[in-house]
Amino acid sequence: MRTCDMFCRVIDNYGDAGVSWRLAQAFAAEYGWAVRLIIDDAAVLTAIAPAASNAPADFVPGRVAVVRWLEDPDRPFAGFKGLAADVVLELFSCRLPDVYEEAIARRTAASPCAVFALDYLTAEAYAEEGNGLPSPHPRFGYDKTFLFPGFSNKTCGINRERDLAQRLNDSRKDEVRRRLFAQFGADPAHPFTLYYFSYPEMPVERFAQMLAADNRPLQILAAPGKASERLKRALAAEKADCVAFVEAPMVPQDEFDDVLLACDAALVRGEDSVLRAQLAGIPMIWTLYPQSEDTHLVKLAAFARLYVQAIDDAASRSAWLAMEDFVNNAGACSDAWTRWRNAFIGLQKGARVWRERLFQLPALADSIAQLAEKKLKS
Ligand code: TRH
Repeated sequence: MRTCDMFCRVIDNYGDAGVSWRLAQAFAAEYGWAVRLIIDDAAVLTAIAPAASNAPADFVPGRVAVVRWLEDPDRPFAGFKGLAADVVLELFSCRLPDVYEEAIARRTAASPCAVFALDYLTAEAYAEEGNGLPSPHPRFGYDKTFLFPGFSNKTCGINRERDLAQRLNDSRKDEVRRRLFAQFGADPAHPFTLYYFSYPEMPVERFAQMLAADNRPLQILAAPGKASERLKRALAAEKADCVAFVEAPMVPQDEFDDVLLACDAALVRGEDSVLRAQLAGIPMIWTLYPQSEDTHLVKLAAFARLYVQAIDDAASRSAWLAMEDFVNNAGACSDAWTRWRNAFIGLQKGARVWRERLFQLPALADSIAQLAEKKLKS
């Protein structure tokens, strides 16, 4: 049985905790590892994973312990006994505590330890170039290996569980929709439901104008948050009669996939929710986490180059690109929504082709576990 320590600092929002929790669960459930997720803001984690509040506080085989990262240089977390786990993951450049690095150095003097630094998911070229590269620790000399999730076999792939294809099977759609929509007060018979989980930085008011200008019925299922509150207000101001606005609650992460499966399309954000919408096989609009110097637009362009290859008609491709330009770059296309919706059949076909491709990619937990075994046996 392997032990694994994963270190995570919550920079913003839910994504850091969400990606870490998902991966930790996969190590525990699929590999039987005893995992400790050492996290500085457990409240963010429990907002999307209520089960984390009943997690063990130390290693248990096949389970994820949740441990608060303390700002104490000698005692980075309760239960730290000066020993490094078999597998250590530094998530999203969070930087391991000094005393933990010393523990790795002591361990590696006697037996191997697999130390990884995991980055964000991206389609940019650096993911292929940097994946698997070692970096010797400047003081202790042990190797830390960089891991880049991404959209090719040269990266370590995507966060997806072994049973996911089964859970996201389209045959479950109707049953899931009936159950969840009844719970949320949404209409299960509505012809078109868009799940909405975005950032307030997107041009929300202009988006509301576009929705109001298109007279096809639309049901919005809105996740909690500032962007949804603004969209609700803006739609009311537009008197958008053909738009029904339903507020969805925050759901546990293991139910989030079903929410996406139940919807016809999704406008989602960040890293994890957008990937889950793709895995659910529904057309998606991606709002990226806004970054200084517009680096998120570079990230979008790299992804768009791949994603549009799955969409085979030119009108649908250009409708998707115009919508992405609008939501991420306040692009000027004032009929972006109407064009996107006109292209829906083509986008739907593309979403299914893309989903097939995603299921051919390596699963992140498998890539890391295999590499870890190699390192631990070397
Ligand atoms: O919350 P985010 O905006 O997180 C972001 C991104 O990860 C971004 O890449 C990162 O740089 C930044 O944080 C610091 O979006 P994301 O990635 O989609 O994460 C949301 C998580 O919340 C995801 O795991 C799904 C989960 N979730 C639920 O479990 N239930 C819900 O009801 C909702 C709305 C989300």
